[in-house]
Amino acid sequence: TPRIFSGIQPSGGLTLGNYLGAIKRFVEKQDEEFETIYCIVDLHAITATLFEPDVLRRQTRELTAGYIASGLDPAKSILFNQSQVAEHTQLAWIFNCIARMGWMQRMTQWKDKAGKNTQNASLGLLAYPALMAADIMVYHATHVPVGEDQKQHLELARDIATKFNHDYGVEFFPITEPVIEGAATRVMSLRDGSKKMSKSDPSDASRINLTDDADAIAQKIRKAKTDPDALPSEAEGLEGRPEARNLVNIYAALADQSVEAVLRDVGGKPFSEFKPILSELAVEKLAPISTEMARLMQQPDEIDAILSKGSERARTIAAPILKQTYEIVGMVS
Ligand code: AQP
Repeated sequence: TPRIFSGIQPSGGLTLGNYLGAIKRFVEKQDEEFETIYCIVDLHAITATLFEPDVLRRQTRELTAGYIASGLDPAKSILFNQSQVAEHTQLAWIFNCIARMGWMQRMTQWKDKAGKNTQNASLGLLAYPALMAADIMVYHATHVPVGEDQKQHLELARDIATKFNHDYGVEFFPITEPVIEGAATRVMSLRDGSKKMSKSDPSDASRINLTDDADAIAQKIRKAKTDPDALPSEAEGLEGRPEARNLVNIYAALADQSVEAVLRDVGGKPFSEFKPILSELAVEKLAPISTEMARLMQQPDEIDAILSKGSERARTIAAPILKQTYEIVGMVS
């Protein structure tokens, strides 16, 4: 069976971007013909900033609660945190020796996050995509659902796998397919249609958090930046209108409709009429998730038990693949 792997960093609270671009689609995939493995990539989370240990622990549990509250079933999917399965970092070391410095330095996320003073960025931030390649390859995953922003990292993962196979003359690691689909592969900031919605944006008004209550969601949508024109009735009319496009994409993704179908209904309406309709849909879809997350967060021991059970299951797949990798490379065991 085809095998899916994907992960999210516990680097802050979940946003609507993470939900629509990632989690919602992870949940859909678990009911298709895939074996599904979903990870809380805590080792990735410390590459850009270190957290207070209690904060990182809370964020990890909250992300786990977010996955489950969104419909991820730990009985159907393997759900675990990266640091409990040491094979990820063991394979990442091999990949650090396969990947070239030039490849890493070309990554736009590295350039964005390291900023001008690269001398001061962590070595982990530069190596991030090699660990991500290991996350995928240690399961021989064939498909990786992600948002648009991760496309470049996935291409690098393919390059690393290809170079490994070539250098050792084997056909060992699969050439993984990115799965980037749906209306909301890139949800933009509510304050600036040219920036992606991000958990680390300093402005809370730029994003909808999965923990926001109905009032906060409605207020953020009411204040979202727009242009003065009414909505078009066809998708071409969204050209050059990034904020309008973003709100329509969000509506389409939440409603499981195409952008064309949404515009057939709301085309011609001014934002003053569309925003309340969007708020109502967002609250209807997101409020049950935030309520369930809050309930699950009352039971941290259960969350931890789910993660350790998931980690054991993950290890049964990862350990033999790492062992074979070591044999290919020539490590004596
Ligand atoms: N705005 C977005 N629209 C669509 N998909 C998104 N994803 C993130 N933001 C959007 C997808 O969510 C998954 C997990 O992302 P991540 O937590 O590993 O890191 P990120 O992409 O760096 O997300 P953030 O929210 O922007 O975190 P920070 O601020 O810490 O960098 C991925 O599949 C991603 O594509």
